[in-house]
Amino acid sequence: MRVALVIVLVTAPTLPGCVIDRSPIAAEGASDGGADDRDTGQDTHPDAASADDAELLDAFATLDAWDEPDAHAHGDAYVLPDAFVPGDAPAGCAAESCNRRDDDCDGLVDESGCAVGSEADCAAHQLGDHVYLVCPQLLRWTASRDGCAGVGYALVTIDSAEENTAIIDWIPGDSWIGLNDRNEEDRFVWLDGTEPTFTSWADGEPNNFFGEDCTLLRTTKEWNDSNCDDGHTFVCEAEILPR
Ligand SMILES: [Ca+2]
Ligand SMILES: [Ca+2]
Ligand SMILES: [Ca+2]
Ligand SMILES: [Ca+2]
Repeated sequence: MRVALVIVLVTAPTLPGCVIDRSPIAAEGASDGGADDRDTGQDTHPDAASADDAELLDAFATLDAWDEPDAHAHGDAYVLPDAFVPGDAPAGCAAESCNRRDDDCDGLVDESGCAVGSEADCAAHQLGDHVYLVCPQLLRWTASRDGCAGVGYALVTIDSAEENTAIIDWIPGDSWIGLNDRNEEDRFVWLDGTEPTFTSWADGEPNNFFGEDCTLLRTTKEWNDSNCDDGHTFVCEAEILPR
């Protein structure tokens, strides 16, 4: 059959009155020097030597365009599907979100920020197995407490001089911590009701000046009971959760 086809293709132009078939397979033959499939005679390596090859190349280019993922070309965040994770990154990594977990597997928890209010402007820091949010909004103590709780954290509890010193390096100014004597005057407790095992009161504090019941961590490392209705930056804390 192949022999017969070749004969037809070679002799057809010389036959009087014969209409040449210019469909892709018949026209390719061996005329353009491209490699032909031995069984079908179809050109398997089209080049630009003929108009038909050019059409095929256009078709392949279109297929390539469809096959190529283009998310990076547009600068969009590209979330890898679970089935494809490059390099040594553990499977299942995702975009970082505010959830006390290291979603994107880079060793940092909630580093994309947490929103207390409308923007993710509370900056995350880590100490041991805890993560802290330093929030720049100036809020009343109760609003600070509720803001932390709203993102799964709690207004910070400070248990040691090391923790106190670490937080000082992060805060932009005097900031609310969880300690308060709102329920019983001069009995200061953390949010979980426990009394402090470590304190860093400034000289003369707490003094309950005009009824102060909430505690500020000063940038000098010292604590001061202050008016709960004043607006201050604040610090949230939470245990890091496993991925
Ligand atoms: Ca992370
Ligand atoms: Ca996270
Ligand atoms: Ca008080
Ligand atoms: Ca005071």
